[in-house]
Amino acid sequence: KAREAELRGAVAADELVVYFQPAVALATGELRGVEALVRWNHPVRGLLGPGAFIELAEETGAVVPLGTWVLRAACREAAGWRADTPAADELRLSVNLSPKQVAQADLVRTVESILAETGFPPDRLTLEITESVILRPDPLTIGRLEALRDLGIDLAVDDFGTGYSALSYLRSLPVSVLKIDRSFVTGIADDPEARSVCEAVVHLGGAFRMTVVAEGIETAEQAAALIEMGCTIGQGFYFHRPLPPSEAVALVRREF
Ligand code: G
Ligand code: G
Ligand code: MN
Ligand code: NA
Repeated sequence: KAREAELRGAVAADELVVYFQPAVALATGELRGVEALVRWNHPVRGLLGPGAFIELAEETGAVVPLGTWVLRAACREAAGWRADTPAADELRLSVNLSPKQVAQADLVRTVESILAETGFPPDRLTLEITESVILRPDPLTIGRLEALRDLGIDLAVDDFGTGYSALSYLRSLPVSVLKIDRSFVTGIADDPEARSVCEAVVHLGGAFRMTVVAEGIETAEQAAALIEMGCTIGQGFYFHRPLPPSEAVALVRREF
């Protein structure tokens, strides 16, 4: 309870910070997008990653105001880059949505109003949902996802491959991006099963006309294996770590 109050207070006190991890074209390293990743600049414990607080936020529902804060902050920041560097107009912004956010009746209104307020264009925004959301989607959830898609927003399935997405469902959902979970990318060189999952997701993406993004690329060998499979976009420490806003804006200026 005390930690929940502290977390809710952090949102109110603007103790949260958004970092941005670049996503690149695997073949060239060119910047294609950024993923917003929340950090908590805790007054005593220092800069905390989501591992230290997202689970509690999800359990207590604090993730809903937190997620709204992240979406607004990320859209505002990225709208600033677009004004500063007009050539970056195709750069995509990805923001994670927690299952609790997807379950909110007012999700679509919240997203629409943040886009209107910040001026960030819906067709450059990707919202990442977790595989658990699409496992057994209820009609209201599907309706919300379709409404987001109809605004021009792309929907990505994050950590893909870790759950058991019904493939028949996947095809009928308004999802256009699959993000291969880092655990499979990590094993791509030495673990034939991990490699097979990567190949399967790349092929699935091709069959369903979805973009496949590989996460957690840490070596040139992993990048090369993914390129050979036909995967075109990736993220990972091999290319870029998550960057604080000041470094993200400098990267956008340098790249465009
Ligand atoms: O930044 P880091 O790699 O430590 O993120 C760890 C996890 O936290 C990832 O699974 C990521 O999806 C999640 N995460 C990061 N930022 C957010 C956010 O703003 N909202 C939600 N719901 N999850 C986030
Ligand atoms: O779950 P999600 O994919 O949204 O979260 C991305 C998380 O993965 C972030 O917390 C980010 O810091 C982390 N991450 C990104 N690239 C790498 C990587 O190459 N290696 C490792 N170990 N973690 C990574
Ligand atoms: Mn993500
Ligand atoms: Na992920």
